Amino acid sequence: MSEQLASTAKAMVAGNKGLLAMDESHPTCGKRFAKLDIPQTIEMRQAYREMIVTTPGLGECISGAILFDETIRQQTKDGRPFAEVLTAAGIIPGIKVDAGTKELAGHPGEKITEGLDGLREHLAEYVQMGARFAKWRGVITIGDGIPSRGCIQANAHTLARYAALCQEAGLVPIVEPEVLMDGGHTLEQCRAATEDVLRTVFDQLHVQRVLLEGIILKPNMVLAGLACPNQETVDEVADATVETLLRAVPAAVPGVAFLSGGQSSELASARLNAMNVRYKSRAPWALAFSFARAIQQPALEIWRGEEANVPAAQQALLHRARCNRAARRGEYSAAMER
Ligand code: 5MM
Repeated sequence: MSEQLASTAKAMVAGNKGLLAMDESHPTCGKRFAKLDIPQTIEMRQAYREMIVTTPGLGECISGAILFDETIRQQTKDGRPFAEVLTAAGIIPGIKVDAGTKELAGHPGEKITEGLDGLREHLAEYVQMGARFAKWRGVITIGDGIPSRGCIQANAHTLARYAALCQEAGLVPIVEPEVLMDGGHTLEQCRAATEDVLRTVFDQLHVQRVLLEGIILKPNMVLAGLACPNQETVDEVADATVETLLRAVPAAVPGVAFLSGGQSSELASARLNAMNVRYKSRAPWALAFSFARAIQQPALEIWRGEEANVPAAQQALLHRARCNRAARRGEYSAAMER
């Protein structure tokens, strides 16, 4: 089992490819559709996800796709389950298994992720459907007096319990502790919070006997908040992010696949590229991507729910996937966007 987990985890970050997060829950997908006046129906979600999974050539750049519960049960119009379509394209199917966030009791303004109840049984079902990895996101907010120790510890413990259950089922857990970009905090505040969170997460993964060779870490980049007037350069963000990881992430972890968290597509690619230019030869783990918005958004804006727009939307999706594969090689440049 350990060898199988380690080999799947390696495959998830092999070949300078990365992960495509397409696991938006109904509320998140609804928000993205609503902005473009796309009806929030099961039919539209099916059509959108079919556009993504049938993009020709996507497997050149994407190693795995994170699906949502509804999506892993869906098929193309000609009756092929999405998980099968992905596998045929050389893309490993994965599944988001958390049940979303709730207010953490006693901790105003902070969240805890739910979904551990019945998880062992859910995981067994997803394995039957073809999933080979899973994903769970813990959310940490920076603000006045937060994140609190209680919030960091509760989320780290929950992530570790989830990860242990995944490995028991033969699934590689993507461990995603996200320090949010929302707010006016500085890069230094994000650096301190991210280091604290990662140290606590790896302590809990150890306590819960999680095999580090069989996980993928999905962290935030270390950035100033979106409302902070002082935004560091691409290279400064790359340095702060990798320095933080070097302090807190054991070398046994095969890959770090960043979330984009609300950055523009171009900035997410440029920052990932700078990390690889500056650290690829000496970082112990692959510096990869697991973007949702930073890969999907341009395609969604072209698609807008219209069948006729599918080929152009697929081109836009493939373009972002190619940019991010180039960023993994340290070969991305603004010229690729023209
Ligand atoms: C942080 O969100 C994850 C990465 O997406 P971005 O690259 O856009 O930041 C993403 O996988 C997220 O977890 C899913 O979109 C699902 O979110 P919800 O909140 O709907 O579970």
